[in-house]
Amino acid sequence: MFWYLLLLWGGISAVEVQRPRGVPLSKRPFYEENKPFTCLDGSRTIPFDRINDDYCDCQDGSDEPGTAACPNGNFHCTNAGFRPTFIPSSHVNDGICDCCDATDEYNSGAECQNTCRELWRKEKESMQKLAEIAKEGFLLKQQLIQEAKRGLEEKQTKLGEVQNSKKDLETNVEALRTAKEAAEQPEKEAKERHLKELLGGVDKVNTAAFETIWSKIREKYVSESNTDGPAPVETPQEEVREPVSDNDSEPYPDDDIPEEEDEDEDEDEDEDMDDGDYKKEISFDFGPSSEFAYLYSQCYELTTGEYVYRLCPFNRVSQKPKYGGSETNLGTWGKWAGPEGNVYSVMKYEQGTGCWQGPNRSTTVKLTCGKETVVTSTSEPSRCEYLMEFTSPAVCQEAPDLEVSDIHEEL
Ligand SMILES: [Ca+2]
Ligand SMILES: [Ca+2]
Repeated sequence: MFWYLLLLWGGISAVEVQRPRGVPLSKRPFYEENKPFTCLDGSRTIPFDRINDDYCDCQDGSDEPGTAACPNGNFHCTNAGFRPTFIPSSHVNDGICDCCDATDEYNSGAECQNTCRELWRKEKESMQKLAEIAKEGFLLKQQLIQEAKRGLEEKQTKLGEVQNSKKDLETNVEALRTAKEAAEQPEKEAKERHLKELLGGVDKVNTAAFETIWSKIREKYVSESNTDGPAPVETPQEEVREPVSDNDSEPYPDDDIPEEEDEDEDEDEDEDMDDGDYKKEISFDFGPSSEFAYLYSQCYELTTGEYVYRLCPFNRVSQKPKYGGSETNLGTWGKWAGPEGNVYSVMKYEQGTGCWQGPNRSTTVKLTCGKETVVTSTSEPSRCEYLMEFTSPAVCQEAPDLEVSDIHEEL
């Protein structure tokens, strides 16, 4: 904005200096009164009175800056009170008011008002509005930065906690498994011993014989394990305790180990996020002060006549027909892609759904300063390449301390 103010300043400070009509101040030295004039391209020299005589003498049109005689001439509007500008000299006296100071219609009868002051007032207003937005946006940005700082610290801490508790859980599971195995060892041996006793050393039995023996084994085993005090199966550690078995269906309650392991893993996954999620979030480039962190895991939509566009920053962009139909991926998060010195003004989303016989869809998101976080427009400037405009306080820069009103007061 700064250069723009300078321009305005330059234009406003220009004081009317005597010079042929349509000549900008910068070129005045070439038009010395009552001295022969050399066309600015050096092609020929003509008497001074052939300047603005409504006949084109110079190929570059420089002898007719104030008339429409040369097809390639330029007329300079001084536009005192506003911004000086050039118009094609064919617009001179064409009946249409082009310069805000009305100087282009000096001989056409067109009634042009000098609107330069009014234009300046309007421009000043809109510049002040922009400056206010920038100011408020910049304040919001400071809050975003604070929040991001706290958020990221929290996530770092949580990541540490999750990693630690995961380690603890693994250690616990390992310890429990060892304890369980140790506790089961005598039981296992006892079972084998009983089995041998009951089978009486018989290695091979037929099915009928086995079933008879089996019912005995079961009765005996169950009654022993229920009454025998020292039976090690019943250790008081609850993680190791067998789930209460109804004795009629399960001959050997020995299928439990994998189930218990599953339970341990479930507990681990029940955490809100696992360490992978935290690591992923922390690894993103959320800007120099993490001011863009608040956009993470959010989505912003814009509905146009036909489509609903959806921008999920640092994730993906998509397009869905408004009246039903499947969603098209317009690109997944790629990188910051602004120009040097302003890298965080453009986001690039790449590798979306492929176009028929064309490239993969991609989206460029242009960010501008705004108090609100909104997708303001979408377009497809070239095939399968989408452009999205997005406002956010995170882009707002501290406004330069140039008071627009001060400049104006000095006029
Ligand atoms: Ca001439
Ligand atoms: Ca005109």
